[in-house]
Amino acid sequence: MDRLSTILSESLETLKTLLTMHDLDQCRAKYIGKSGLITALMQELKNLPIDEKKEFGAKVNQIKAQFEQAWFNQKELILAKELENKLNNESIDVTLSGRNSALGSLHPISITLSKMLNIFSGLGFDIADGPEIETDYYNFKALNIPDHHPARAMQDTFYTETSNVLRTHTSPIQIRYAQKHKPPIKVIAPGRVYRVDMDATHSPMFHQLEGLWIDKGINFANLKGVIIHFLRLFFANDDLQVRFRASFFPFTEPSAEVDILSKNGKWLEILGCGMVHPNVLRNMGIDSEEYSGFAFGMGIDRFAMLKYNINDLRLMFENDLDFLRQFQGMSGALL
Ligand code: 2U9
Repeated sequence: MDRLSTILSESLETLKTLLTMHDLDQCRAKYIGKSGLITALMQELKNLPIDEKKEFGAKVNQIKAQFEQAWFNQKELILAKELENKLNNESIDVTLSGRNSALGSLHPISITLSKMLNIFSGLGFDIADGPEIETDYYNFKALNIPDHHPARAMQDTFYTETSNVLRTHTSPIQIRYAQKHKPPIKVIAPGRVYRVDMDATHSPMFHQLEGLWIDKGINFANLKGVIIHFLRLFFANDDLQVRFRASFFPFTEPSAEVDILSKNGKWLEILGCGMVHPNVLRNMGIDSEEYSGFAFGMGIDRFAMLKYNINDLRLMFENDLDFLRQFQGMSGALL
């Protein structure tokens, strides 16, 4: 019994001197671990005569409980001290300014599209959209593109397994629009288009904006007026020189390609246009004896490259942050 009291008072004295959780854990092992001093006392129980067993066993359990309570109290003390030290040594300077949160900005293609929409809205054009997966009818047949035309070939057009196509131009939007609206029709159709093509100036997905104006008496002079007005506003140059060159498209007759005179004196091809072909008017359910119209089409990406001096179309789709950051702040004044 004396040994029991000595072990207890010794262990309690030791506990009081401990300052770290590491030392505390070692002390626990020394007394009540598998081969600890108090644990060993329990094993002595079986060697005692029966009448001493009960009293000795109860006493051992009691010192074990006392040790555990003291160990727990010391643990609380150490944790409280550690927290206090941490609070005293660490500090937060609430007067420091916060981290900048990075602001996004519009992509150059979005900025370019907004400028275009602003100009055509100002001229009274409605804005329409439509599906990117189209039927052969809306993408080709309704637009007077014959069965054997090269645009229909697998090398030029993406086909789905069910013989639909990824639209190769936004013209189908306008065929669909004409099914829902009677003339006068005055609409622009922006959107993604797809062609099998890939180099510094071509991407398999690019963006087009097309326009269509159908009414009684619409003529080529109206077409020239709208196109020249648009180009001079878009490039912010009232004296921009514009030239119309005769061309051919299945959906317009007559057709023209349009060039602008660049600062270094070179003519640059920039868009295509023409008077809507009578077959296309008929496919839209419009009487070509009563109504006439013009249409035009342009690549939004190409306009963005010219406006912002971008020399490789692939930059548009790589999402390189150093490239994109150059357009920060440009979206405020869209015109
Ligand atoms: C309807 C009738 C006619 C749209 C037109 C062009 C001329 C044209 C190209 C410009 C560069 C496509 O992105 S590009 O490669 N487009 O030259 N597009 S006329 O004609 C239409 C559209 C709809 C109902």
